[in-house]
Amino acid sequence: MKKLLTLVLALALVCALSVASADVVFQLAETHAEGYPTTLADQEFARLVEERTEGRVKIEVYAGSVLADSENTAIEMLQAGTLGFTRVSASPVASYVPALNAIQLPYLYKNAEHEWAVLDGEIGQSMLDAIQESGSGLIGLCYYDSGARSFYITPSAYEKANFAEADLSGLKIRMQSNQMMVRMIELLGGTGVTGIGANEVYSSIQTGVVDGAENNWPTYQNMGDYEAASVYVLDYHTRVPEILLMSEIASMMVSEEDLAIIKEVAKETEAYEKEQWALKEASAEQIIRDAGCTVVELTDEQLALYEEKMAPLYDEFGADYTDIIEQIKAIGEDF
Ligand code: GTR
Repeated sequence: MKKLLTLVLALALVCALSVASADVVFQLAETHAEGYPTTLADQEFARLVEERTEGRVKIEVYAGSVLADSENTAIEMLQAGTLGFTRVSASPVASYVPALNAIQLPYLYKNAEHEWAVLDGEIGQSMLDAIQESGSGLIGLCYYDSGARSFYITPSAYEKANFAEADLSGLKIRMQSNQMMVRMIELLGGTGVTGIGANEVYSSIQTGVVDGAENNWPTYQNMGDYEAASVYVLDYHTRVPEILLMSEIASMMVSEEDLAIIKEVAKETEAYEKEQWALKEASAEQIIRDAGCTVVELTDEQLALYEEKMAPLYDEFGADYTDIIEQIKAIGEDF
């Protein structure tokens, strides 16, 4: 009887242990607020991972920069293995994996369809693979839509510069943490300021640390920046995708089967995010226009000036990736 009891207890312990060891809980850091398209996609990703792994892998999504105050911090936490996942812009990731600059050069894509044909094709996959193979400690899971980025500044900064001539001399513009982006503003005559998180742009403009920044309609609106810098100049200089990243260390804590599920599920959420993106882009634009902001549309000739001035970035940051860049341009012939 005593023997039987011991056996039953031992079995119960083994079962409990195997259940406990099968359950892994990760955290996902997101800069944007609840309800933003990328946050909704992160949550959908977490839901599907838990469902498809039958509860073996759980992901808790933390929106609003709660876990990491900047995208760089989140990336470094992934490298250290103290965070499982994060959704960031491809722009800061290029500081760790320079090849990523090749898919975010200015005026690279004709439109969103061209961009997605690239991201969902061989080039997009090869870039995700490059992240994993770079020794960065990061795994690129999928891309999310982030539209096109344009400059926004205060009315007095707008008067001071000459946006019609792509001349931003004298302006300090907050840029993402990526040398290529800093150089981009220098080519227009301005000064790029980094080290300011997206959630600090509003106060940095209000206190005069910078004259403006650059971003897509949804971030410009959602962060409230349009209230501090009410002139939006639609030069659409870059289309920088978002990337969902996993920590390589975290990947070692799940089975191969579950890692495959995570990768597959991430790809599936791209379509969902794109739907949410389209809705948010339209509503953000409406809010900004209704608020009485000055939205400056540029002529084709003026846009060509921006493109021309930014062109040196292709040599300075794309010289090692000319094949990829040419392939991207070739894909654009269909659009
Ligand atoms: C947004 C992007 C954020 C962040 C931000 C920024 O478009 O979604 O992840 O990179 O831009 O400019 O810092």
